[in-house]
Amino acid sequence: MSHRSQELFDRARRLIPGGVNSPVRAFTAVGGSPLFIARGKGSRIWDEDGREFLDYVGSWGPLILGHAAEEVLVALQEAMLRGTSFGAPTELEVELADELVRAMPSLQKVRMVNSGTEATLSAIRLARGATRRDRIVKAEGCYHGHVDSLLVKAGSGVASLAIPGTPGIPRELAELTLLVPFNNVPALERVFQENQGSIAALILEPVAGNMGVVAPAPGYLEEARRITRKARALLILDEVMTGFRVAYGGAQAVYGIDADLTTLGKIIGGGLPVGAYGGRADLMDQMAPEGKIYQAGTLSGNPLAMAAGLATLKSLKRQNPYSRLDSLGRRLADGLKEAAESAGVALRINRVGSMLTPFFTSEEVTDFATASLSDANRYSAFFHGMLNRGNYLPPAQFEAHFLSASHTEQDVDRTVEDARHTFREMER
Ligand code: HOZ
Repeated sequence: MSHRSQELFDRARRLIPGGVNSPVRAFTAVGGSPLFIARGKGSRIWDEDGREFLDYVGSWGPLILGHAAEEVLVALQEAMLRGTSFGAPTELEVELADELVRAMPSLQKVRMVNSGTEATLSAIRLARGATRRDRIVKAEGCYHGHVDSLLVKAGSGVASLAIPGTPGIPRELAELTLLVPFNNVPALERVFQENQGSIAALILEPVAGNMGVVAPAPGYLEEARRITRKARALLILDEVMTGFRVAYGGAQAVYGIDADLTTLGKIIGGGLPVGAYGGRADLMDQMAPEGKIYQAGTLSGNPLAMAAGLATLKSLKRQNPYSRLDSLGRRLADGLKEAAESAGVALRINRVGSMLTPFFTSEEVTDFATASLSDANRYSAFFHGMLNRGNYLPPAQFEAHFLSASHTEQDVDRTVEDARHTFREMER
């Protein structure tokens, strides 16, 4: 059926490890072979065999405007004609920095990098350098990119492929990462109590998206802020996924929390490779060349990436799609819930705005342990049933489904109908 995708995958596997440049897209967690995508427009993508799909991956979050958004393409074209990279300061990077700082009150200064991984890596280095402490606290099932210190009990592909600890990370380094269950305040109190004076930072996805979507319990982020402040440790909010997604000002705006440092990526690059980290000026000024903590990058602040990011943020400001995205998200979640119930399928849906995850369990999902109760085989059956009906969902349980401003109520209703058939098929 996917003749050309299969051919390309066979060729890719001879040249690229696993045939992919990022593990989750290989479909390993759900079985089968990945689709090779030829093009996208709005809420839809087409594979190399010409089949059309409603897309709920959105390049894993960046494409909040949908595929090939006109304003992004125009901005890219204009920037491209002026040159693709200078390795020198440009006006565009100042403009994007200005926009980020205006959007998030806790961001006084910000630096551009090339990916979310680079952003969290740099934020961790800054936290360690500024506090002169080495330990980092992270939550089980949260994923902050493939940074050595942060791949311990991580979500996303590490969880989906059941790789508990990655070879290649020195044990001595992994031991500096302390784990707590997400949404558990007593565990947080305990870890800070037991490691007084040695924790540099707590890093959290304010809304977890990489164990599937898990919202923070009421008061959890406030407590995290209080506990870190008391311990003179930094609070790093990883808003790579939630920044400009759950609200223009990110989860910090939704939950009213000020981070010391924030990491960004995905949407701020408008579909091009971008990350950023920022926060209190007294911390950011410790980065070279102002301070002594080193971090650099040939393509950091790349003009094409800055142009795509700026165009995306401008469009988001102009359209303000957030309440519509929330209604679309609710429509999809309610529809899936009702369709599952009527087919007798046990399903929990976690949703924050336009990001959601269906979990095949009857238990409430509040952390990685409860997310792991979801029946992975049922997710795979659901994934393939939906794919066969023209819906491209994340090919792994521990990921978020994303809606874009290009999705319509008709798109969502069609997906719900497809889910209704898929659930019935699964119960047969
Ligand atoms: N790990 C990212 C998703 N949470 C990216 C996956 C990919 O691009 O394959």
